[in-house]
Amino acid sequence: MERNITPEDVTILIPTKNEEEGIGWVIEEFKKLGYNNILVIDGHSTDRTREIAKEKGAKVVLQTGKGKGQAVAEAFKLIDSEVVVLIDGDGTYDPKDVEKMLEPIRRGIAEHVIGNRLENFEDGAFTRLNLIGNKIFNALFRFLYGVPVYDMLSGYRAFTKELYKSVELKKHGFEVETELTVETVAKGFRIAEVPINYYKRKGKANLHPIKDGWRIGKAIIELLVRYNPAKYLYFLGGLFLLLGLITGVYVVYEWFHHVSHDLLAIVVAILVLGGVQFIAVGFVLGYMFKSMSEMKRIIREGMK
Ligand SMILES: Nc1nc2c(ncn2[C@@H]2O[C@H](COP(=O)(O)OP(=O)(O)O)[C@@H](O)[C@H]2O)c(=O)[nH]1
Ligand SMILES: [Mg+2]
Repeated sequence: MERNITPEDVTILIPTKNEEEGIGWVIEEFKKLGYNNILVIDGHSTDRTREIAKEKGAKVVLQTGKGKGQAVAEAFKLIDSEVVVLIDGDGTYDPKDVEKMLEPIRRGIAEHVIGNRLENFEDGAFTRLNLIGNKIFNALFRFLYGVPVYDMLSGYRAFTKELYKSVELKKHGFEVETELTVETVAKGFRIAEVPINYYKRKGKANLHPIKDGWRIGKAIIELLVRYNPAKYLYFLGGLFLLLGLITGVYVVYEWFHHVSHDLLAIVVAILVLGGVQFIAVGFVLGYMFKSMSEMKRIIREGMK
C-alpha cells in the first residue's frame, strides 16, 4: 500500500552528546530540505550543543536517563508523527539522503528502514577495527536471526509510527540499534536497507569500540534468547549430538576390538537422546515463534 509522506509527517530525531561541531550543519540541512520538525534529545552535553540546536530552530529536550538507547526510547514516547527519522548529530550521515530513507515507507514495503553505509563511505569514515567489527556483527546477526541485514548498527534509520510505538527498548546504551533490529523482526515488521553516504565524523566519538563492541556482541546473542529460544536449543542439541557421535564411534570401534565400555555406552545414549530432545523441542518452539510473529502481523494489518 502506497503512503503519502510529506515533510510535515516526519520528525527528525537527533540524540546528541557533545556534538557542537556537527549538530548545526545537520539541522540546517534538514531545514533546507523542508523538514522542520526536528527534535534533539540531549544527553547532558557539556559543550554548546543545546544552544546551537535551539538557535537553529530545533526542539531540544534533556533526556532523563543516560545513554543513546534511553534517549531514543524516551523520544519515541514524546513523538507522535507518522514517521521518525533517526540520525546522528555528528555530521556522518547526509540529511540529503532522507528521501532515499523514506522511499521504502512511501512504497509500503517496510516499516523500518536502515541506511546502509558499507557500500559508499568516505575514506577514514570507518576505522579498520570498526569496519571489521561491523562485518562480524552483521554476519553473526544474519546467522543467528536468519534475516538479511548488512548494516544493522547504522545510526540512520526511518520508522513508521506502528513500529516506533510498539518496540520495547530496554537497553540503555549503544545496543539500541541491535535491539531495534531484533524487536522489528520479533514483532513481524519488515526491514529494508538502502545505500547511503557516510562521512568522517566531526568532533570526538562517544562509542568506545572495545567496551561498546563487547556489549553489542553480547546483546546480539542475549536478545536471541528473548525472541528465538529455538535457536538456542538447536545449538545445545547439536553440541550433544556431536559429543555423542564422537564417543559413540569410539565405543563401537573398541567393541569390534573386543573391548566393551558399558558405562560410556550409557553416556552415549544419554547424549544422543538428549540432543534429539533439545532439537525436537527447539523445532516446536521455532514453529510457535514463527506463527506468533505471523499472527501479530496479521492482527496489526487487520486493525489498520
Ligand atoms: N542523548 C544522548 N545521545 C548520545 C549519547 N551517546 C551518544 N549519543 C549520540 O548518539 C549519536 C551516535 O553516537 P556516536 O558517538 O556518533 O556513535 P557511532 O556513530 O555509533 O560511532 C551521536 O549523535 C551522539 O552524540 C547519550 O548518552 N545520550
Ligand atoms: Mg556517529
